Parts: sequence; structure tokens; C-alpha cells
Amino acid sequence: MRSQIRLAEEVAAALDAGRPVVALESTIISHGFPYPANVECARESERVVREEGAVPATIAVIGGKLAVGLSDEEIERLGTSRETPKASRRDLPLLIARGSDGATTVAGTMAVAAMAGISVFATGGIGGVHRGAERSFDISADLEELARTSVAVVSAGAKSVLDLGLTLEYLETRGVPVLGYRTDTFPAFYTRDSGLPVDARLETPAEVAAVMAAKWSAGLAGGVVIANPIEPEHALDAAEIEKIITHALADAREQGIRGKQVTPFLLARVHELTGGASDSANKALVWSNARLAARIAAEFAKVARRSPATGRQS
Ligand code: PSU
Ligand code: MN
Repeated sequence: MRSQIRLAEEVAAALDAGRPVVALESTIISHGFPYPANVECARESERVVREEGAVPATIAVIGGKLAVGLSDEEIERLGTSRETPKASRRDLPLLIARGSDGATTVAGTMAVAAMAGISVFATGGIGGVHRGAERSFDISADLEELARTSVAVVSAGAKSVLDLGLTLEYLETRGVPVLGYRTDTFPAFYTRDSGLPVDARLETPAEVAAVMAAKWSAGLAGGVVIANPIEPEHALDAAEIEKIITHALADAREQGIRGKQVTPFLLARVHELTGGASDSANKALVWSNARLAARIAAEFAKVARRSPATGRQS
């Protein structure tokens, strides 16, 4: 095990015994919600994973260590500090060398989860190809990570601050299966249906686990996207949310927001413009993803026990 990794005891024990473990990200804590909703969301995600019989492993950089499994105090610290930098793959070396904290994105969390031997990860929404990327080149490192790192990511799709059509094209090019969980179309985070088709519709966690096992045992390294639509009772009105997103994008353009600031700016602006009403939808979908991820992890653990060769090879 690399010395930069700090595995929580409970997580290490579960991994050694081949029991299900679910990775959770920390950008959602530092940049996804205001305090205290962020801390509440993180703790409840962990509780939901446990309720399903899996062990949660929230991932972050803590004092320069790649921490897999955080204490309550560490979650509180990430939730209250306004300065914790967003940590994607490229930021990890700097944070390690400086001994700093970092809030891992989907890309950063996947990279660390793979080092620790965790195969399933639950988040809210993945990053993707930004609108206007043909000029800005703004394509999230999450998509590159999905192309190279063998972790299954459960999300509610992606926010339509992105160009969802181009995001799916990119995932196709890079060989990443996009599996709809009980849906034929890719969900758009706050809403259930972007109108864009997924590769395949699967109905059970066991079917998802079978695809993961097939991919990795065939030597096809790389991630899998599991798209789990927000529950109907929590979904927001599509026209309303589109108006807000258009507004947020215009503000970003006017203020010249660039680079790694773009996504946090848009997330914060959407939050302000909905007057916080998007928070309960956001929390509900994260918990739903955590629950599904735990069920997939349980099924994948069964398959991996029967034939260890199905395990990840990243
Ligand atoms: N989209 C959301 N909520 C989030 C993010 C994206 O709806 O919290 C975060 C995730 O951590 C994701 C990151 O990995 O933003 C993507 O940032 P960028 O577009 O800069 O790659
Ligand atoms: Mn970007």
C-alpha cells in the first residue's frame, strides 16, 4: 500500500474480508452545499450506506494524506472551512507535497478509491463537457478518469449546466459504458430525463455487478457510469431549472469565470438563484445514489468472492 494513503480501520477490515465498501466524495462537502447542509448530507450518505450493509469510505486529502474513511471531526472540518481546495487528479501531488487538505472531485475520488481497492463510488452528479467547450476546451477531468480508472460511479447523471449530448459522446469515444438504472435515458440531475439515450437499461444491482465483473475480468480497464434518476417526488420542474441554469451561465460569462472555478461558481449560483430550494432535491438524489451503490457493492462482492479474477485491474 502506498504510504500516502491513510485507510480507516473499518474500511481496511472490510476490504481485507471482501465485504462491500462504497466510496463517497468530498467536493460535495466543501463546494456542493452551504454549511450545515453539507455536513448533514455527508453523514446521512454514510448512514444510508451502512443501513444497506456496506462500509462507507468518504475520501479527501487530509493533511497531505489520501484519506479513505474520515472521522466525524474531519467531515465537520471540510464542511466549515471555506478554503479547502478542490482536488482533482492533477491537484493531488501538490496537496500531498504541501501536507494540505483537499476536497476530492469525482476524478480525485476515483483515483484514490482505485488505489485503495474500492470498486463502487456514489456521488451526486458527474462533471462533463461544458457548453461552449468547442471554444473553451472545458471538459471535466472526471471523463478522463472514467476512461482510465476501474471504478463504477453511481450518479444522477449530470447538471444541464453542461452539454449532456457532448458529454455522452465523449464517454462513448473513451469507451465508458453508461448504464441506465431503470431508465432508458440519461438523467439530468434535478430532472429524470434529458431525452438522450443510455447504452443499456438495467433493472437490478446484480445486473450492474455482472457488467462490472465482465468488463474488468476481460481486461477492459476503466470506469462504468450508472445513471440513477432522481426519485419522482424530489424532481424539480425542468423549465424552471433551465431558466436558472441559463442565468447562472450568463453570470459566469459576464464575470469571466475560468478553469477550475467554473463548476463551483455555477453550483453556488444555482443554489442562490433557487433560494436553496434545490438543496433538498440534491440531498435526496445523493442518498438515493448511496443506497443503490451499496446494493451494487454487495452484489459485486458476491461475484468477486466466487471468482476473484473479476476484481478491478486499473
Ligand atoms: N456537479 C454537481 N455537483 C458537484 C460537482 C459537479 O452537480 O459537486 C463537483 C464534483 O466533485 C465533480 C466536479 O467531480 O464538481 C467537477 O468539476 P470540474 O467540472 O471542474 O471538473
Ligand atoms: Mn473544467
